[in-house]
Amino acid sequence: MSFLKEDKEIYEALLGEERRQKEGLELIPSENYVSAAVLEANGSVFTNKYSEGYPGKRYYGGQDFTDIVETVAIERAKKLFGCKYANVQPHSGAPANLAVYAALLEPGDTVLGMDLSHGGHLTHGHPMTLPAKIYKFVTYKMKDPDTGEIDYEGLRQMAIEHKPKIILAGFSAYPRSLDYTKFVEIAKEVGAITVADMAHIAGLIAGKALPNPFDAGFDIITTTTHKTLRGPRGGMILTRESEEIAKKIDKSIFPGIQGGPHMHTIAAKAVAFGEAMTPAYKEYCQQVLKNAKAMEEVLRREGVRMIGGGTDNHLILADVYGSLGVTGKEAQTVLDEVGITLNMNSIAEDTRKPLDPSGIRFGTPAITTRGFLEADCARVAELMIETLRNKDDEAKKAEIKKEIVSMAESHPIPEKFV
Ligand code: DSN
Repeated sequence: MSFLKEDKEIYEALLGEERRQKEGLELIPSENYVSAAVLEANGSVFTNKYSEGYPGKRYYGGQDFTDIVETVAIERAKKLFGCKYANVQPHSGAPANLAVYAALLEPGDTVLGMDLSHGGHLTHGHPMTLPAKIYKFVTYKMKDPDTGEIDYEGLRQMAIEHKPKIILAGFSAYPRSLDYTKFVEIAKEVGAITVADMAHIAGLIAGKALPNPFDAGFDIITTTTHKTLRGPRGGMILTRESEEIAKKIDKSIFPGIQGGPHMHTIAAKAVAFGEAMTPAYKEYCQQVLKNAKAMEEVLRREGVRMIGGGTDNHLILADVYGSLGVTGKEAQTVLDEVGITLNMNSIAEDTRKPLDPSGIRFGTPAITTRGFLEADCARVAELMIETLRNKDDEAKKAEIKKEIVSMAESHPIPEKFV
């Protein structure tokens, strides 16, 4: 029974999107599928409620059940990531980062973060963002884009020179592991607070497939909840142990930059965190990494250059322009035609512009949720390269699309993960 059916325009669009998600292969590394339970909580009556404040300290009445939901989300988040404090109210990753800056910095203070062109994120100081207009951002880079190793000595020199109040680790297009201990050592040397923006890999950290920055002594983790963590679209800020920092962050979220929390989303976050505590989720995370490695091997065999030389996580950044003479935008378009969704992406020292860069970025979180294993992922990588090598051959593309649709059909999107 659908009530939405009566709104024909939206209902048709919803059916179209459901079909698109079902029939195509989702390789955008920041996307995933949520369980039916997460979807149910996200679409629940909690959307009707205003709950400014925090559990036990609200400004409006009627909070018996919102308090339960937010408290459960907080407790599960703390347990998953091994920290003392969690704020589950950020509407997404960008407000989470803004709230941390606003909590800990005065206008004009300095943040040292990863350069966007080397894998960092817009919210780490891109000149067009609000934080960049308020605070001073200086950036570090990879030493060599072909190995992906961060220039830690350069980072240290910059920290000594610019005396940042925050040193930021984290990325949206970086395929290698970071040495969290080195960040903490450098931050201690200059008296900076360490913040890890783990939006892409939070799920893999929660599932113990990748190291946790808190184990190396990081002060704060910011993240979205809808990527590898497989929750609803939202954000979260975790503080390892400082009550002083956690209190500042709470005030910074509300009333600092947000009003009423989205309690339906917080309910869905709690459900996703519960799912992330299961052995099945741990296995999922391991498989995400194995699947990315299987794709890496195909690209290496086929002579496609990967930024960082490969991957330690869920994503690959490939220089398709340098390797195959196809621009990132062309690659995104032609792969869309055969039913593979990914995104064009700038690569380090790109000679092309961001709207038609040299690279593509893709990853395995969503297809792994569908049950793809290493051999399936290797085949997807082969089909991607075949498509790019035959981008103008309509018959070939039709044949590839057929195979993609059949792979999608034989791996239905699950409704339950545990
Ligand atoms: N848009 C997200 C991503 O794709 O990485 C980050 O904000």
